[in-house]
Amino acid sequence: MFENLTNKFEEIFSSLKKAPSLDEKQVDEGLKSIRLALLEADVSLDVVKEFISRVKPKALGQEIIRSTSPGDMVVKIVYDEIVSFLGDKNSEISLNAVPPVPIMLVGLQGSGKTTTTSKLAKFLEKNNKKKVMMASLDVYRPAAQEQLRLLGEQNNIETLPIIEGQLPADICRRALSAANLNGCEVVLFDTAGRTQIDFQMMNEIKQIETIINPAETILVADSLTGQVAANVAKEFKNTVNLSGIILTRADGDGRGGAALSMKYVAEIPIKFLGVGEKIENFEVFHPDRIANRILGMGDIVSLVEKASEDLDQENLKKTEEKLKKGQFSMEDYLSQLRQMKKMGGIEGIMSFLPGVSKIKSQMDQSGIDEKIITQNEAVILSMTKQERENPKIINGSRKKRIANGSGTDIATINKLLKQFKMMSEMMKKMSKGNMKGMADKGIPPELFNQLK
Ligand SMILES: Nc1nc2c(ncn2[C@@H]2O[C@H](COP(=O)(O)OP(=O)(O)OP(=O)(O)O)[C@@H](O)[C@H]2O)c(=O)[nH]1
Ligand SMILES: [Mg+2]
Repeated sequence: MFENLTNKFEEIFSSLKKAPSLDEKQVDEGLKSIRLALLEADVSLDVVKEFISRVKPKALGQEIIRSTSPGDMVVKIVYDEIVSFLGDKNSEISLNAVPPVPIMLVGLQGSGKTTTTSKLAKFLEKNNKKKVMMASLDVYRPAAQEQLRLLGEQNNIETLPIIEGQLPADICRRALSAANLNGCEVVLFDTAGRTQIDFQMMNEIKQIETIINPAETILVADSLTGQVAANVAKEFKNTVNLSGIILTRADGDGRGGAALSMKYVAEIPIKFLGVGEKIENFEVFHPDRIANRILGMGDIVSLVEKASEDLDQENLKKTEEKLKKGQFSMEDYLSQLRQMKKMGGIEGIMSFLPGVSKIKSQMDQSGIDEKIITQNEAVILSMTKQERENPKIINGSRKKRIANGSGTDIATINKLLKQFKMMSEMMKKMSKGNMKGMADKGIPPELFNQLK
């Protein structure tokens, strides 16, 4: 996510940081590069101008130029401004209304409204402990209502039963009373999209707004459309009482123009990011953490949160105990691989780490990818329990059997065993608090060669 911008900032900052002192000309050049990087990221021109005009006087301040680490201070100034352009603080969904609390999702066709409706429903059930009902008001696209019903069924979220031929206004009223009857505390309304903003659509959502009186009206916008997304938000805001944005497809957006332009252009806070097609690919939008990611400083807080959400805590404790005693087994390795897969694989985890571009390019060059995780899983599953506990007993004939069982070859088994050995050694070091330097220097070469 936003990796193009991250790469640019890392380049710019590394040359600024290298300089023992900075003069005005160097700061000016740095700012020019930042301006270019933002424009390439499809940040709106007005935003870029404002951004530079806020950073410039601060970065050119004499106390900065004369300080002992001027580069770091410029980074800090840029970081603060990025946070401020992203939105200062995270904005929660307001459920301050008499239940069932109506929330309406609007947006252009294909922006991800229906998918996002189910993501948000799941989120509110899990995090806010609310019982949610979803209702589709898309009576135009064939099977649109069925799409939402199916998402509900697959993910165990209640949906309003479909009545063919019913008009949006009537569906709204029926949904509110059904939610009331079923004890649902929140009703999410998924609306129909149009290819572009037109009178008919605006008229319809305005009518829906009047009927349901939503506590939140959320625009679902495609992050890939860059600054256009911010302009779309501005237009929607002219018609309805827009209260928040959910940016979808942030997973595929290397640039970040939509996120950086939104608050300034449309003055509406981004509340969540859609980061994939699956229901769990949904993140609360924390401006400070996103700024860290954009500037290549990593987002350890989110990674830890994600880990504690996805990981089986009990299991984790056990592994930790074992690690301390140096008893890391193949079984533990397997459960780590699975957890890694759950968290979006190597790529998913990497996007949160500082210095990612360095490790990531190492990975890209060597072709380490998700396939390896799956292959290793198959190999470990072909081992007996004893072999997993104590891989040292795996001799030639056992290797052959495991290779056959997993559809691989002896070389693959040897590689995994070697990898495992390196891993358990590294784990031991890490558990003694020896991780220092890994982020800056990348993966140690001896381990990296084993991973290849
Ligand atoms: N990669 C990625 N794909 C997404 C994301 N959100 C939605 N999609 C995909 O985008 C496509 C369109 O999503 P929908 O939810 O049907 O979009 P919609 O706005 O309801 O579309 P209409 O009802 O036709 O206007 C689907 O294939 C989704 O899986 C996201 O955050 N990341
Ligand atoms: Mg839809």
